[in-house]
Amino acid sequence: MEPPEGEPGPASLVRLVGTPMARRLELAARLFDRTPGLARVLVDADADGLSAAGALVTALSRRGRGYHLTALRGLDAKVAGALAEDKPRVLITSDVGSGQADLLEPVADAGSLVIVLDHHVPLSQRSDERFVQVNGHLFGVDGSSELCGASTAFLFALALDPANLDLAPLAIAGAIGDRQHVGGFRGATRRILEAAEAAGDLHVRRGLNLEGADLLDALVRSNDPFLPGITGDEAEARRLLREVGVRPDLPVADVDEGSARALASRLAAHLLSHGVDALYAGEVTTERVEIPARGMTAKELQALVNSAGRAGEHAAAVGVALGQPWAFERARARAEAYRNQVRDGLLKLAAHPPTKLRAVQYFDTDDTLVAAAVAGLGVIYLFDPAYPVVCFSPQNGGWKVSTRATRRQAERGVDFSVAARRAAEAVGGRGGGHPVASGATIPKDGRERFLREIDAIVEGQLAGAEAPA
Ligand SMILES: [Mn+2]
Repeated sequence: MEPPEGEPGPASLVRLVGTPMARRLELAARLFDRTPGLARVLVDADADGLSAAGALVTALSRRGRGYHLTALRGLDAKVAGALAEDKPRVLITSDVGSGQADLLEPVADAGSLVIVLDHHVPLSQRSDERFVQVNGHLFGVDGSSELCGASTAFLFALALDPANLDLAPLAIAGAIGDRQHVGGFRGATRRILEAAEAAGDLHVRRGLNLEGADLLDALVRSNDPFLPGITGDEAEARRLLREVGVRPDLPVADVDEGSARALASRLAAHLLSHGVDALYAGEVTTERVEIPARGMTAKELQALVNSAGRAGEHAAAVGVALGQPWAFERARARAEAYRNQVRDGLLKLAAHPPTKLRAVQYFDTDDTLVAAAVAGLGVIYLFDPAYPVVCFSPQNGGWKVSTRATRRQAERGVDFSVAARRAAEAVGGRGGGHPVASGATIPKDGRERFLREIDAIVEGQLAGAEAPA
């Protein structure tokens, strides 16, 4: 819905994402309103997908619509088959769907209205009155950096009712979950942030990207940024703080501007000296997005949603996204354990780095819960920056694969959305996602072949040649 005449308001869809995508969102909202009945909602069970769930569920409730929400890791043929049999009047997916269009189109063809609110690289361009695909990639908006599942879900909520602007904090939490804040929010996400700030739903200020009881605690437990040689080493952390001249027991919030600047530049220099790209070294200071209604930052909200989700406590994760007090305590304990597990995983890899092939490096972990996070942070802060990373962890008798690249590696040609999909397909698995972050599930005996394939494909991408099909 837009103002009848003249300049659209700051939160108008046209202003946020441009006319063609705004029209698609309005179409999705109109078709949804025209199709009564219970809505099936399907999201990915990570911070982005579960934040999207929070936005969708709220918007649907406000519209007086019933829903049945499912969070899942990986939409496969089995799930899609069950959906087709179920024949829901409406199926809404977020943070999942575009990479599984081949599985969802039959659900639409069987009579359901399917609304896909996604930002993964789409398998098909299809969008019509039964299968409405809302994905930035279809409108020239970079889905890896400018829109995520939660922000796309938020835009749909806004198309249903402009009053849903207050759900913007969930869009931002999802974007942070997908690391789209790194180097500053961009494009559509930036405009959403600004519109929400103008409405008073968010407050943005620059500050140290550290969290903890005090500075020493924050440094020793810092995963994101991971500080090689300091994270996990109290003596080194103390030494660094003494060098900068700030007290280790000072609460992070009480650090004055001068000391914060001194500490930030010391930490950035430390990261640069460890080969960390300047883009990521700069992340020692960040835009802290405060959510006044919740008394926490969007990063904290994201951490709670993410760790509860990864631990399989989807109800608690969505409960946090919805602001339900019971869920917070549960999620907080999870977040603490999760943070420790991620740090342990990174420290282990600091001692035993990944194995290098020709183009990629790879490692194994039994800790499926934190595998993706460890791969994502490791490739940025810890591993040889020349090699994108592939990580294997056991899952359901096969392998779950997480592939991660830095933006710099992507600029040099690495595209895991293609490489992970092709290598997985070569061994009878399934894969895809984003150029810098993709996933795959492959059968147990496909691991060696998958590694050979993905190494060759990435080598081809780096060489600028057409990757082997
Ligand atoms: Mn996502």
